[in-house]
Amino acid sequence: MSLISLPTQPYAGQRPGTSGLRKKVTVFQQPLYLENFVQALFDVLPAATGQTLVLGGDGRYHNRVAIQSILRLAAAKGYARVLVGQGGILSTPAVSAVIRRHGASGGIVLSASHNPGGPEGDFGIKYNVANGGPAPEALTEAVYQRSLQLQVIHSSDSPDLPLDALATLALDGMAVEVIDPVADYADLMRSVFDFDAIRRLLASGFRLRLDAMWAVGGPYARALLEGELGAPPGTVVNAEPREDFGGLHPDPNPVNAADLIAHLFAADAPDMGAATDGDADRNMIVGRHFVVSPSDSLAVLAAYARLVPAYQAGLRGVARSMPSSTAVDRVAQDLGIPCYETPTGWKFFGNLLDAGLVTLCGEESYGTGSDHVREKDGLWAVLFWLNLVAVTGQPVDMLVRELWLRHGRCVYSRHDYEGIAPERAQALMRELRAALPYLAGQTLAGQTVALADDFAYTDPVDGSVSRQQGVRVILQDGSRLVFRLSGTGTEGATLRLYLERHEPDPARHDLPVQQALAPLVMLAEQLARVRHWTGMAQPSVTT
Ligand code: VG1
Ligand code: CO
Repeated sequence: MSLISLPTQPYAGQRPGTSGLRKKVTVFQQPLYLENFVQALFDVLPAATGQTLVLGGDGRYHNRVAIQSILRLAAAKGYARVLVGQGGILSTPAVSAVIRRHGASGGIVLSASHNPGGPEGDFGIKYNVANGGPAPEALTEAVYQRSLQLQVIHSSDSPDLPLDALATLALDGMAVEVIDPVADYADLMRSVFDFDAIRRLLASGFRLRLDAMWAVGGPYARALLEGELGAPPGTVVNAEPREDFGGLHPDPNPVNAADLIAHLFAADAPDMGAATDGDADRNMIVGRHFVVSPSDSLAVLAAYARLVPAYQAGLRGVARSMPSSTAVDRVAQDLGIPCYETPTGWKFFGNLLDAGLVTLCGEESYGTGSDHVREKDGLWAVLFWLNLVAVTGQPVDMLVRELWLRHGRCVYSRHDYEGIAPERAQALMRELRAALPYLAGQTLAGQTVALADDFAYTDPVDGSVSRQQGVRVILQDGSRLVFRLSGTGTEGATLRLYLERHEPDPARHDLPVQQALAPLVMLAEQLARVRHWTGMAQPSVTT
């Protein structure tokens, strides 16, 4: 084994964002950049003697190089065993499942999730702890602090290992088990859902189109849907993980999965469509000629959860990220269960799930999940919907429409302004924050402002406080505007403006969403001078 002395500190000064460290591939290709992050992580973790680490990624460009390098550092750290997905492949939810099932002390996920891949694209790294979930803020902050002082990298000097075939290998006395990336995850799915009911649905001629967006969800979806549940071959499209995701943006929303939307709006559309993202933790659900908004999806899953074997006893509670719509709050109230509101990012759900306070959770950004793992889970959501359609006999759109009839529709949209100069984005937020104390009680757009604050969250389990998690302005009729800056982008800053309005009148449920939200967009402009600070007349992405 050799010790490398670090000439510079390439990673120093880069705080991980919403979901780990994400940068351009070219940044990760700088000598020792990745190693610097991993060494800082290993330095703050306790001794690894006797412990197991899980390692895998979404297969994007640089995945293989990074895995070999991390294996060498893990050997030097003294791990007893590393479980690595065959070919370096593991989806984010699969990493979570494998950590939990094998009692690993943690796992490293190599992915920039929904960000584009390839040599010009993005790469990312994230550490998950023993519960299978993303590292809490205290740990990521400690890693960052450590990276500022790092002098030495401890690495084995062993050559690369062959990871394309299942095998148990050795690296300086550390066992490296190359595992089937799908097997543990598939077992878990069998224990959650009524596979017989889904099999009958698919055998009855129900047609599904799942677009894996050339990303890591493909092998999982193929094995389960086409392999085990009897969906016809071709149900899963764009199914082979490619290093550059076919040059596309593996983000399952109507803009980036436009091809799926076109299929579901065609005359001969299948009954249901779905898409997953780069690391298969996100999902978009589409009915025939009907797009399901992620916040509505979470609410429907919560409302019907008892129909799924794993949730038969009912839900303990639900949680949603603050910017997500309040649809699930209404269902929770109906069910008589608590609903928690957390900051954006999956790491905030971990404690709630571990403590048994919630069973389901979700975000407006196409993420839904449950206590089966500690990550959001794209294919799980697709199976959940299939299970519900199978046992209720209702098509996708009807399940959503019934939700609207019962609780009203939470008309919802997110406007992203991408690639803003960071100082201007900061200035927008600063100006908005400065105005907050004066907003409450004022009349805006003919309504009184019920609440205007910068969201802060106190974790009910460990008492930790997270501040400045997004500015929210809530009007007296419950309409909401939320402003926050993205923590996952790699180019400039992205402003996210989240808009929500509750529509109780069924006659107005089918009005175009953007039209229904136009008054709120005008209000946002008035409050935050969005055009001025972003220099854009329109958002770059509207979902
Ligand atoms: C975005 C989403 C957030 C999600 C995060 C990671 O973060 O808004 O809800 O948890 O991505 O998702 P931000 O800070 O850019 O708004 V994934 O699938 O990219 O790991
Ligand atoms: Co993702």
